[in-house]
Amino acid sequence: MFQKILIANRGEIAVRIIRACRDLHIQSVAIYARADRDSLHVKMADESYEISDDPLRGYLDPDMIVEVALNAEVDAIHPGYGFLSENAAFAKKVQDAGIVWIGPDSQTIAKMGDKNAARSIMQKNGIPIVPGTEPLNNRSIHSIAKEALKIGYPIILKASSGGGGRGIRVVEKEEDLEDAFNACKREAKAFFKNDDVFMEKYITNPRHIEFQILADNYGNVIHLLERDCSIQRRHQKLIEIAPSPSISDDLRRRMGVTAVAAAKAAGYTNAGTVEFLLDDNGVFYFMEMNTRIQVEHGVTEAVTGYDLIGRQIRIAQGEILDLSQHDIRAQGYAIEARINAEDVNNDFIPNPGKITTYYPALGPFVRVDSCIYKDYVIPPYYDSMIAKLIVHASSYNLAVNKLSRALSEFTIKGIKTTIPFLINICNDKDFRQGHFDTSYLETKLQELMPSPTSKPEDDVVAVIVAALSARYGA
Ligand code: MV4
Repeated sequence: MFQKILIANRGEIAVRIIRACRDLHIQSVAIYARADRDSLHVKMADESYEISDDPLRGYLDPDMIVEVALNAEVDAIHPGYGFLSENAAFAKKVQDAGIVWIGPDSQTIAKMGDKNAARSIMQKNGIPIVPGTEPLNNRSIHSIAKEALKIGYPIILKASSGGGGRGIRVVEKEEDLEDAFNACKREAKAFFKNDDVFMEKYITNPRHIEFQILADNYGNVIHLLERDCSIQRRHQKLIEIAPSPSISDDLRRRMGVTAVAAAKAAGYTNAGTVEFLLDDNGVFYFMEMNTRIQVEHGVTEAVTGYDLIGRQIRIAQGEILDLSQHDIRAQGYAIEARINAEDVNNDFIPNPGKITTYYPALGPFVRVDSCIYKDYVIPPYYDSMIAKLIVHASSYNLAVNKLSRALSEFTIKGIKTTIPFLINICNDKDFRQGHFDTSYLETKLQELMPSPTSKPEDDVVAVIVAALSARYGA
């Protein structure tokens, strides 16, 4: 049994993992960059160690993190999401130091991180993949154009080591192919230091449906149903729903069976997610597998009743999964809204600063995972997500009502947030009827835009406070 776990992360997910540790009577160790010395995860953990005065290096330096873990004598490391969570070299370094990695083994992380390798593994195991090619780097533009013609336009070019929407290009017609291919290769090289690029048929306006997987170290693999993550902007999800309000029970069952087969084909252990593209004819394709816990895991926890972070720890500890597929049923619907410190009216640019008032939403079946508090100063160096609001109700319609109510009572002053924009989504007829795909936000952006700054006095105060605290280090 683990006695102590180091959390190689920050923000709300670090807080979430500390709580799971405490529930299991395990000691928690936080690490932090100096910019985060006032963070909740630092205050809440049983022990906290400053790693670096550099805001990012503190969470991205494998050697320093492993050194702290060894000195603190932890049994395991939980990487959360983002940062080093899908870094196979870090996972290996942790294991080589004799520390348990709370996640799948490093080879599985590496295989699934290579989008082309993942495609081949899935294809060999009978998992449906989008029609496409192997990496095209050594091919002439003439033969690449022939492949595109065979698949049929539009096509999409993808970097093998891509992620987060980087290294992809949609090509509508042959005359744009060469430029797009070269641009895609250049971006892949710059971001991922690997310029392998392959081609797929482009599925227009798909829905993004992902299945939560749990797998123990003894070959037991189950799914915990799906999340509909179609409501996103520029590859940033804003709202996630479990289960999907727009798929039939038969489709759900077939996708679930496929997700478990995909996880087995990958040799998967611990918690993971199989992502599918679902087209408007109800045909689904494997897109990729995420080898980490995800931001949106809470909606799955709400509808299934299982603590996913707790399960990750217990699986890593060597426990046998005491759940079978028959135990998994969704009770109603859960919706998560991501509350970001952003100026929606100004192209969603980050809007860090001091929180002057904070009243999170409360009430039955309302959960808030957050790392902010009154007088906290949000540092400018990190992701702009400051809270996740998760509501749960017996029907999709009632869950939307509850989300709308909870967003309206959620009060954050001093900074601009995405709350007014999220309220507008709740009031949209298509959202309420479950009529949305990945093009939803882009199509409706103007319609959903709140009127700019209703309360300018908050902003003036925030600017003065931010200036004073920057000057005097308050
Ligand atoms: C696709 C696709 C359509 N067809 N692949 C976007 C990020 C990367 N993970 C893969 N992505 C897509 N791949 C084919 N063959 C559409 C997307 C896509 C998308 C996928 C899920 C959620 C939102 C999206 C937004 C734009 C494009």
